[in-house]
Amino acid sequence: MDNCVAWKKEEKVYLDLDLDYLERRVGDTIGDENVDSGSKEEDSPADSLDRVKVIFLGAPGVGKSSIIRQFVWNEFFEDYRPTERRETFYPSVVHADRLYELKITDLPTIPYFPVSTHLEWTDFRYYGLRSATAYVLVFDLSNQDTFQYIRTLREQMYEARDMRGVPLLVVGNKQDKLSAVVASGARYRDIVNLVRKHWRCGYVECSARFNCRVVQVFRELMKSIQAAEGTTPSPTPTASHHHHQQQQLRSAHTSRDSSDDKCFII
Ligand SMILES: Nc1nc2c(ncn2[C@@H]2O[C@H](COP(=O)(O)OP(=O)(O)OP(=O)(O)O)[C@@H](O)[C@H]2O)c(=O)[nH]1
Ligand SMILES: [Mg+2]
Repeated sequence: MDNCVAWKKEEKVYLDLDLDYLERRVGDTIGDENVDSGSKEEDSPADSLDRVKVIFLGAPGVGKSSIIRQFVWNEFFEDYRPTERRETFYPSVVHADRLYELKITDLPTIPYFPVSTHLEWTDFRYYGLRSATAYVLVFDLSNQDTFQYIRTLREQMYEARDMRGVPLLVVGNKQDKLSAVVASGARYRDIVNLVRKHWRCGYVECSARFNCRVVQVFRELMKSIQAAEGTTPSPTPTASHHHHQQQQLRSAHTSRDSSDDKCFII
């Protein structure tokens, strides 16, 4: 376990993609007044594309929004502003020479994971909970009670949908607040053991506050998404799709302006 405070700020390469064909959702996720209205999910052309849908879940205050905002916008707020409505982020990521267009959904804490489409419709309409490509489950390393929330949620997810080929990544956030005493304790060891050995899923410790290993969170996420692509039937890229990707990749390497559609090479 490394100490995040001592770490130097992670380097992240971000360039801009030529995504003119997309409807820009400028400011969609910044400032409260611009937050996604939570209205009908399929309104945006950006959603109709083959986006990789990632949902962040976890107990209140563990730092879900902070991790996402640190990655997408390089910003961090000390004050706690609970997420009140669904917020969506649309970064593009190049990982292992492949371009992925993500749709990251940040939600107000959900009391449970809907076990049926009926419950999803009545209680969590347009959250896309049951149809996500991948989930990131966040807990707070300095408040290990928050792990129980994701433990229960994970059980509910496995009851609710076929999780084979659905990547799950566990993130222990606020690593800067993890004391040596806690880190050498049995409870901490049990959590890491459970996640790594029994759940057999990716596990990253990070600090959104210090932007420490936040990129690693997304790198691990992309790795598990890539691995899952090999196990689930996904549409084989057509020649024109491949050509389009190549063009986007080229453009990602050449274009640098201040547009909001960032492309992260991780
Ligand atoms: N020390 C420390 N504080 C953090 C870190 N990440 C987030 N915080 C703080 O924790 C509080 C909650 O962060 P949020 O990102 O709003 O948490 P959240 O999980 O989105 O919370 P909800 O939207 O209510 O579910 C804020 O005051 C953040 O400044 C971290 O890595 N270290
Ligand atoms: Mg939040």
